[in-house]
Amino acid sequence: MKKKILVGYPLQPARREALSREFHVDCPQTVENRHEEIKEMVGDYHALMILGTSGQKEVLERGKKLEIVGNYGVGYDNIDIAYAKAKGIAVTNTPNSTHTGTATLAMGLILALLRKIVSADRKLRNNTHPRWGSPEALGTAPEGLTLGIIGMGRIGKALAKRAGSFDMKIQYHNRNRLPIEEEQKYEAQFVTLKELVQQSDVISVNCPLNDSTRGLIGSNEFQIMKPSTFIINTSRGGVIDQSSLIAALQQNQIAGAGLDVFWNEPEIPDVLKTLDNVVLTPHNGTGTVEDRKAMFEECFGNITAFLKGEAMTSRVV
Ligand code: 8YV
Repeated sequence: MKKKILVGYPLQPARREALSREFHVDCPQTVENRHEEIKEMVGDYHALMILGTSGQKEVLERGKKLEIVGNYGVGYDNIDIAYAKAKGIAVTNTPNSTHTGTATLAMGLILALLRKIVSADRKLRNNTHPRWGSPEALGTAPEGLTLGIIGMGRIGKALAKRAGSFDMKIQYHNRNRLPIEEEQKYEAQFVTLKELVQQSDVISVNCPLNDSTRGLIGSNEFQIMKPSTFIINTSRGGVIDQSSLIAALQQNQIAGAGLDVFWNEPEIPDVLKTLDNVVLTPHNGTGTVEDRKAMFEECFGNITAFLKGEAMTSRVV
């Protein structure tokens, strides 16, 4: 008897075919209603592969036969880890295939803001761009600016590497300080969160969302940032307090924001769309053909290994 896998998103035919050689594979019928469908279906499956949703207790408790949840992504704030652990359900994620793409997008947002790439494009399209050389058309050179990275895991390190090639100075804050050899490798200096927030010209949020990082950046932090600071978030919307960020942008407490993640995705507050110093992307850190393929392979590699009793590359619990 083949084990049964429920995949939380429509699968490309080739991938479905590959999986079907070893497992019985099903997907929800719709993308919009997939969470409800998964909840209805999960009782019959040994493995669940999910993206960004459907790992809550209300789903897991219906998974009477569930042995493993494979998260198609590195961040697993969508999964009730404590409940999974208590029930003996394994959880895996994809840290090996998500860091380069997310770091590249963060670097892209930094450059887009510093060099006003997106706002110039918008102005050119509606013929409102100032003449060549006007002071307001000029951006800021990245060289010599201080980049403060909050969360120096794989994504933070990959960003440090990229920013280093633009001669940015790197400082970071992390739950645990890195070993000295790693700090030397990334030319990164450990600072307190307060120092990072006060001193950085660009702040990039790269930590996971959990109880200790929810609302980590709020009005107190925005108040001590320099008015020339840009903030980038490619992690999870909840790490930055939404109303404080909007207020800081509206009151020119900071220079701008590059946001790939939001508080209640896929919703994006309308006010953010009206601000010229904000660059928005649709939770697209891993939005390349190559990254999504690697994530698929990592996620299914883990599920397959688990169901066959083999070692997995990344197990959360
Ligand atoms: C995914 C991500 O696209 O890896 C993550 O944590 O945010 C993205 O790579 C997202 O998780 C979709 O499930």
